[in-house]
Amino acid sequence: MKLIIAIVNNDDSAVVAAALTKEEFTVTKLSTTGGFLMVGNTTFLIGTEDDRVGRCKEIIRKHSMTRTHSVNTTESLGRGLSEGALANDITVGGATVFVLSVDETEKY
Ligand code: 2BA
Repeated sequence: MKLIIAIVNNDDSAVVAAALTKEEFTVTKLSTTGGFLMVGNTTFLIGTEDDRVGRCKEIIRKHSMTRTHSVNTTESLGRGLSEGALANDITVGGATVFVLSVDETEKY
């Protein structure tokens, strides 16, 4: 058993959730905020059998778009970074995915 944690852009989250549930993955959606941009994103928790991890990642990859986000220098200074530490445009996502081994799962 694995727990997949996938951080996805809010704009893609509905499509990702629909595609996962259509293929009978069980999904929990959390409203989260990226610590760097302080912009809302969506974190999915997906518990699944080991042999379905690959398919789950394929679905997430297929529906998660890469985007460019503009950050001005003043904004970066507010986060404690030195001037020039950031380019004005940064690339965000597709998705950031972690796969964790699960020792045990129970439902009551
Ligand atoms: P944020 O933390 O808001 O980061 C948004 C984007 O800003 C990142 O895109 C990356 O391009 C850039 N970025 C993040 N931290 C940076 C830093 N210290 N210096 C320069 N640029 C930085 P992604 O890598 O696609 O990440 C999108 C979102 O996924 C992140 O939002 C965060 O919520 C999550 N995430 C990504 N990697 C993570 C990790 N290793 N652990 C936990 N959450 C992660």
